[in-house]
Amino acid sequence: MSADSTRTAFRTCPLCEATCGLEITVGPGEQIVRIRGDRDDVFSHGFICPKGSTLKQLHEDPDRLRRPLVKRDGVHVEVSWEEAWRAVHEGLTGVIARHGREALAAYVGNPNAHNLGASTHNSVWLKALGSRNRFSASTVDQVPKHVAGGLMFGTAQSIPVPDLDRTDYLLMLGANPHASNGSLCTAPDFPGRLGAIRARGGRIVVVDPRRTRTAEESDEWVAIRPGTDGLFLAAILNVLYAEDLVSVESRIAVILNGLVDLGRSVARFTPESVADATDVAAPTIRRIARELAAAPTAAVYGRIGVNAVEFGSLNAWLIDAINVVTGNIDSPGGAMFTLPATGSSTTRGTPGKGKGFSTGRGHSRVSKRPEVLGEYPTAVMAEEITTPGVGRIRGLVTVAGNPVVSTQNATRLDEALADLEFMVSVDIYLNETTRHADVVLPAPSALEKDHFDVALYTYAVRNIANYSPPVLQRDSGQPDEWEILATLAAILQGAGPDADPVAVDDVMIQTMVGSSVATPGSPVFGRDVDEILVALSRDGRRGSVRVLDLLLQTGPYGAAFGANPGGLSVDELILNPHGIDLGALEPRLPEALRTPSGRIELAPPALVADLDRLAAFAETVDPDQMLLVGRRDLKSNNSWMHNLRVLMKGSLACTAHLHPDDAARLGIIDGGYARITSRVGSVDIAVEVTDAVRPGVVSVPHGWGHGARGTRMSVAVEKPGVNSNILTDEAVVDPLSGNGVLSAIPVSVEAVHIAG
Ligand SMILES: Nc1nc2c(c(=O)[nH]1)N[C@H]1C(S)=C(S)[C@@H](COP(=O)(O)OP(=O)(O)OC[C@H]3O[C@@H](n4cnc5c(=O)[nH]c(N)nc54)[C@H](O)[C@@H]3O)O[C@H]1N2
Ligand SMILES: Nc1nc2c(c(=O)[nH]1)N[C@H]1C(S)=C(S)[C@@H](COP(=O)(O)OP(=O)(O)OC[C@H]3O[C@@H](n4cnc5c(=O)[nH]c(N)nc54)[C@H](O)[C@@H]3O)O[C@H]1N2
Ligand code: SF4
Ligand SMILES: [Mo]
Repeated sequence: MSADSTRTAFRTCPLCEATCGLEITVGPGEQIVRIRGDRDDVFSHGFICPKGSTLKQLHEDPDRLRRPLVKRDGVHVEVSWEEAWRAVHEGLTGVIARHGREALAAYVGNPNAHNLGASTHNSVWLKALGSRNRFSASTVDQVPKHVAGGLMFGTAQSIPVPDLDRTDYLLMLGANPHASNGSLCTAPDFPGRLGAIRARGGRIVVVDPRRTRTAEESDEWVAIRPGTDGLFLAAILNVLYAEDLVSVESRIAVILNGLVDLGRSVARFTPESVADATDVAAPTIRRIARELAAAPTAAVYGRIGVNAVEFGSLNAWLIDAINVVTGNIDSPGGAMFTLPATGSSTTRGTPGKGKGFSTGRGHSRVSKRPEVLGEYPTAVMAEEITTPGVGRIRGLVTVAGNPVVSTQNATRLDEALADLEFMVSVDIYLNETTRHADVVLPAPSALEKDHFDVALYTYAVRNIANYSPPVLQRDSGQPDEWEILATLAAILQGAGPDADPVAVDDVMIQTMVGSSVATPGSPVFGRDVDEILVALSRDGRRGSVRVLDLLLQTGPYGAAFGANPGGLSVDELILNPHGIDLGALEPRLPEALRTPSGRIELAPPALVADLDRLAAFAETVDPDQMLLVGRRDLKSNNSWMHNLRVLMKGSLACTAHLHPDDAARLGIIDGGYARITSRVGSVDIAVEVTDAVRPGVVSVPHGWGHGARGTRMSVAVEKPGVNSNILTDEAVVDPLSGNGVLSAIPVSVEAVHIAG
C-alpha cells in the first residue's frame, strides 16, 4: 500500500454516550484499514472500547441495508428510492385520508440521540406528522431524570451530572459504567475516571443487586433488593436531617425552596423502617449518609437501574435532593450543570427564571396516561394500535428504533405491529421491528455521516465541542439521514412523492434564524436574517451541518457570525479535528435555573406526594418473591449489534444469572435451563449459576431474541438468545414520567429440561 493512497480521519464514535474519539485509517479503494482510539482527542485521550473499532464491520456488514425495501406479498424486495418514496407517499396519505392524522404515530429509538441528522431534522417530520401519538425509547430509559430535573431546576434538560474528575466520594446506584460506559454523564473512559477517584484517596460506593465489574472495582458493594432504592435514598435523607448533617452554602440557600418541607416529608423513612424492605442494614444506611456529609465533596449518581423502575422519578429526585442538602449541587466535585456548546433549554430564555416544567398536555386515548416531553409512554403503544375507536393508530413511522425487542410486553407489540395498515422504517437492518414495515428506508452507515453529539454533550463532565465530517462518501443515490427525514416531512406536509428535502430544510433554517434574531438576549438579536443565512449557506452548505453551525454560533461560546472573533463555529471545529475542550464544569446557579420561582424546588409537590406510594409499597415487599433485573455487556449494544461476528465470538451470551442458593432450591444446575414466567409472558433460557447476583434475583440481558421470520441478520440468528421484554409488563409504569418498568419484575423461576 503506497503511503499517498492512505489517509487518516478522525471521528467521534456514535455508539454510546461516551463520545470517544476514533482514529480511522482509510486505505486504497476507500477501504477501512484500521480503527483505534484517537490519542489526541481532547476528551477521550485514546480510550476506546471493543465496540468502537467495529464501525468498520458495521459499514461492511453485507446484511446492512443499502437499498430501500418494499414489502410485496409479505416479502421485502429492493426497489429504487423513487419507488420507495412513492410507496411512502401512498401509504401515509392513505392512512390520513381514511382515518385522519391522529391515526399516525411515530417511534424514535436510541441511536437518534447519537445522530446529527436526527438531532437536527427529527423535529420537522414529527411536527408534520400532526399527531400526538409520539413514542420513543426515552420512556424505557431516562424520562424520570427529565421529570425530576424539570420540576427541581426548571427544564427537561436541567439534569446535573456527577463531577467525576474532582469528586472525593461517589455513591452510584443502578449504573454499571464498566459495561455501559456511562449514561447522562458523558465521560469517555468512565472506568478510568472511577479508578482515578480511588487513586486520589476518594471512595466509591455502588448500590446494585448484582456484583458488577463496577461494584468489584469500588470500595463497597451494597446488594440492595431490586426496586427499593427509593426507600434507601429517603432513609439517607432522613439521617441527614435527623442528625443535623444538612449543610447548604449561602449562595445556594438564598435560591432554595422546600428545605424544611423535604425534611418533614422524609421523617417517616428511618433506616430502621426501610432495612427489611431494602435488605440494607440500618447501620449501613446511617454510615453512608454520614460519609456523604463528611466528604469534602461528594456526588450521588443513579441511572437505568433506578430510573426504569416503578419509582423512577422519585429516585431521580431523591438523588439530586441529597446532592443539594449535602452542599454538593453546582459545586466542583459535586453534581453540576454542563454548559453545552450548542446551547440548551438551560441557556435560552431569561437567565435564572422561566416557565418551569409541566406534563399532562393531553392524555393517551385508552389508558389515559399523561403526555410527558410531548410523548406518550411506549407502554401504551400496543393498546393504541389494537383498540378500536376514533384515534386508533393505523400508520407508524419508526426511525432508528427496535421497540419489538426493546420495549415492554414484546409479544403484544409484535402482534400489534402486524395489525397496522401502513408502516415505514428508517433503519440499517431488517430486524424484529422493521420486518413489519411496508417500506424500509436505509440510513447511511455511521462512517458516511458527519457527527456532533448534540444530545450527549449536554450532559458531559467537561464542556466539549467536537465535529466530525463524514469519513467515507455515501454510495451513489443514498441520501443523507437528514435528507431522508426532511423528505418524510415534505411528504407528510402534502408535497407529494417527489418532494424536495432541500425546500423543507431551507424553510427550517429560515425559521430558526428568524427566531434567533428576534430573541432578546440572543447573540444575534437584531441582526439581519439574510446576512446570517448567506453566512450559513456558503459553499452550498445545507442540512444538519448548517443547523449545527447556527446552534454553535449562537451558543454560549459562539462566534455569533463575526461578533465574537475566535468563537465556535463549524469551521472552527473543522480546524480542530480532535475537538475543543471548553473546560471543566463551572457553577451555573442561579443562571441555569428556569423555574417560575427562580429558585431550586427541593420539594416539588408532585414528588412529595409520591412518597405516600413509596411508603405503601414498603409494606408490600415480599422477601420470597423472585425479581427479574437486566444487565448490559460491554460487547453488546441494546438490540442491534449482534450481527457483528467480532463482537459475537467469545463469551457474549444471553443467559440468566441465578444465585447458587436459588439454583439449589429450584433444582437448576449451571448450564441447565430455567423457565422464567411473569404476568405477561414466559421464556426458557440457559442458566449461569453465580454469586454475582444477590439471592432472590434473576438477571437476563435485554436486546436478544433474534431470528424472527422475515428478518435479515445472518450472524445474529446463530446465537439468537431470548427477548427479556417478553417478560416486562406494560401495565406498570412510573406514574409521573410514564417510564417503563424494566427492573424488579416479579417472576417465577422453575427448572426445565430442554432436549438436545
Ligand atoms: N429489559 C430492558 N429493556 C430495555 C433496556 C433495559 O435495560 N432492559 N434498556 C432500554 C434503553 S436504555 C433503551 S435506550 C432502549 C433502546 O430502544 P430502541 O432504540 O428501540 O432499540 P435499539 O436496540 O437501540 O434499536 C436501535 C435501532 O436503530 C437502528 N440503527 C442503528 N444505527 C442507526 C442509524 O444510524 N440510523 C438509523 N436510522 N437506524 C439505526 C438499529 O438497526 C435498530 O433497529 O431499550 C430499552 N430496553
Ligand atoms: N455495552 C453497552 N453499553 C451501553 C448500552 C448497551 O446496551 N451496551 N446501552 C446504552 C444505553 S441506551 C444506556 S441508557 C446506558 C445505560 O447505562 P447504565 O445505567 O450504566 O446501564 P447498565 O449497565 O444496564 O446498569 C444498570 C445497573 O442497574 C442494576 N439494577 C437493576 N435493577 C436495579 C435496582 O432496582 N436498583 C439498583 N440500585 N440497581 C439495579 C443492574 O444490575 C445494572 O448493573 O448504557 C449505554 N451503553
Ligand atoms: S465507549 Fe462508547 S463511544 Fe467509546 S468506543 Fe466504546 S462504544 Fe464508542
Ligand atoms: Mo438508553
